Amino acid sequence: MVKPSTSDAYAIAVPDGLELDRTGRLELYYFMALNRKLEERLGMLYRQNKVVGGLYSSLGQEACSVGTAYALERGDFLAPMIRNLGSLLVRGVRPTDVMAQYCARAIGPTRGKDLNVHFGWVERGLIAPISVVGALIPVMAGIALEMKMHDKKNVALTYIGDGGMSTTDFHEGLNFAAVHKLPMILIVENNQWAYSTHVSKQANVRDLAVRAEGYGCYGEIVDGNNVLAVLDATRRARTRCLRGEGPAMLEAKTFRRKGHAEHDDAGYVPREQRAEWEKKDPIDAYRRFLVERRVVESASEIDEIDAKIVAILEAAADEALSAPFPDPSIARENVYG
Ligand SMILES: Cc1ncc(C[n+]2csc(CCOP(=O)(O)OP(=O)(O)O)c2C)c(N)n1
Ligand SMILES: [Mg+2]
Repeated sequence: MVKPSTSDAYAIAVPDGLELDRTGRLELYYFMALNRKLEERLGMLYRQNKVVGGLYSSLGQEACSVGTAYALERGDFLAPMIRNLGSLLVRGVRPTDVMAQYCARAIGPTRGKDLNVHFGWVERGLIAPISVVGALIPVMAGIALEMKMHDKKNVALTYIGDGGMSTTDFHEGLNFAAVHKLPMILIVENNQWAYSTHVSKQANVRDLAVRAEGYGCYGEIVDGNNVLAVLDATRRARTRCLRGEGPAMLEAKTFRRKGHAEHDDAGYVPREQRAEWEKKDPIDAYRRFLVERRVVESASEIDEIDAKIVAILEAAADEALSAPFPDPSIARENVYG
């Protein structure tokens, strides 16, 4: 196979005025690579029947989770969706926590009672996802309302897919936030597929960001595969929110490179489309950026980060898998209703 020369390859643009020191630049790489390798490791556990339930991949969308979560500050709240594992890692969730949760072990955040990314962690500013797509938006609008009422200098951020935008909760939540000028950031992850439905069958507009205008809120399109652009756009959205300008909706253009979940081979996705987006891989592009802009002296420095991640993940898998399943006696603890 002929590898594309550096000049032909998809190159990420550096936003004007982006302030980010070397540590920050390397941390963005670390979290994206950790996100990807953790999902790869979970894929192996899935094939060994160690994962309980489904496995949802964010392959090719790591820049979106990492860039948005990295833009937040202490006191901000974030609610992930199923493909935002990277956001959890940025907020300090450990790979051991994630593996224990996916494998339903008693040391996981929900002590083996729930699965995958379905957990909240208030101390880390994390609100648990809700399976009903769109339902998190009114919840986060409520959190943003509390922030506004108490004059906090914080924002509430959540995500919605191209498919999830068709829900009534999307409308109600964003409209409420816009009318009350709430400090909410809504990241539309337009990965072009909602299960087997292409976005063109979901919306009769080319850019989903144009819908922001109909709600009277700020909208912007961002290259979802460029972690620097995602970080910059989210930081600017945050600043707008803190100035009292109301919610911001960012459409991150990206692509779902695997099926809806591990069981789905996505045979309905045209091959050329997948191949085209493989060339825009956010991690490969960012690696090239780090080398070409001399953030690192050589690619071997990045290889060292990768090796460190592999070691972290092996230790995490050992720890998670040596933990027991929950004792049935805890089934009714922390259950309300
Ligand atoms: C209200 C609602 N309808 C349907 C579903 C079933 N469902 C779960 S994820 C999904 C596709 C979501 O697509 P999208 O919003 O584009 O997010 P993506 O999976 O691409 O990240 C569907 C139909 C659901 N969970 N909630
Ligand atoms: Mg989608």
